[in-house]
Amino acid sequence: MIDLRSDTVTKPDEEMREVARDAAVGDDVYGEDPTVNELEARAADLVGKEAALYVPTGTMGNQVAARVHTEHGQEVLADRQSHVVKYELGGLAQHSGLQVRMLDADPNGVPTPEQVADGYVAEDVHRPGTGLLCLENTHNARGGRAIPSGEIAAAAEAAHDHGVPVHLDGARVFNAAVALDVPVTDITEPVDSVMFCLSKGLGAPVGSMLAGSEEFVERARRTRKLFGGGMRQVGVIAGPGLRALENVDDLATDHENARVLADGLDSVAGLSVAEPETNIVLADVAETGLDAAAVIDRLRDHEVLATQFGPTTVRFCTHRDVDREDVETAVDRVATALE
Ligand code: TLP
Repeated sequence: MIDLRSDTVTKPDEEMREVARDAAVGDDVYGEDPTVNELEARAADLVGKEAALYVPTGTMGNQVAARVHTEHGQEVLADRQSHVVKYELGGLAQHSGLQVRMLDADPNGVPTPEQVADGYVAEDVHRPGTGLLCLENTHNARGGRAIPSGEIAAAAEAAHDHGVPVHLDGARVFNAAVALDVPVTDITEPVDSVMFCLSKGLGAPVGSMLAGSEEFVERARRTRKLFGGGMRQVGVIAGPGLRALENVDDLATDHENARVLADGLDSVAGLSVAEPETNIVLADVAETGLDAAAVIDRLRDHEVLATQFGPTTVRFCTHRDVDREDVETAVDRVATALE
């Protein structure tokens, strides 16, 4: 089976398993896990923030950030296609009493400064006020778009002009930095907080980081506890997370493999595939006469796994557990499956 559903499916390699076994541990709720402390310091440093917090999932990182930045009942500005809007179970409303004002941030998924300014609402007797702008880079549902740092900065500046903080869902922000060939701090500098995942292309079995100011992270630590995410001897998973941070440069290989995959898929009759910017490939399957679910079923029968990302959109994602040969084999199998 060639599993292209997500870059979350990677399995920890031997080295990570050894790191897990040997990691120094302590009770992290008391701040006593040395491996977690090292990971948090290293993560903060990498993205140029004062502090960072280890969280079990990217979703928790985003949700904790939203809760810390806002007051109950406020509005959040976010792209209609963003992960916080589409794939987090309406958590902004459920956890923090927030209402989302969705923006059509075409085509990249980052709103223009004008969209931010138009979307902003000042608090008054009728209106709740805007409490947060949430951005995403790379942008998953828009095909792994790597958003240039200038666009992030412009949107953030428009929010800051109104006193609105900015959170970046940077689940795959290192993919963006590698694709754009810029230091990741160019992308993270303009935002107040950033979440990034260790458990996606970087290959850790679990974990994400939430970074920001000392004060933000102190509040986030309490909110993580409130959400049930206060963990104990988690050096055993933080160790592989630290090891995963050494894998950033390998993401370029995933991006190359995604281009090969996209090229191959685009030549399959009935598929229309745009050139990917990172490791995510979206295929429009409408011309096959099948919907995405039917295509995915056929692919599974031919030992290729992919994910539905719309009625006629199928997502394929490259990662460190598939190589060039796997990708070429996958293209052949897709062609056979759709004959
Ligand atoms: N994305 C998953 C699915 O939820 C769609 C995937 O397979 O891509 N932000 C972004 C941009 C994400 O893509 C994801 C996961 C998250 C946040 C949440 O991370 P986790 O799964 O760790 O909660």
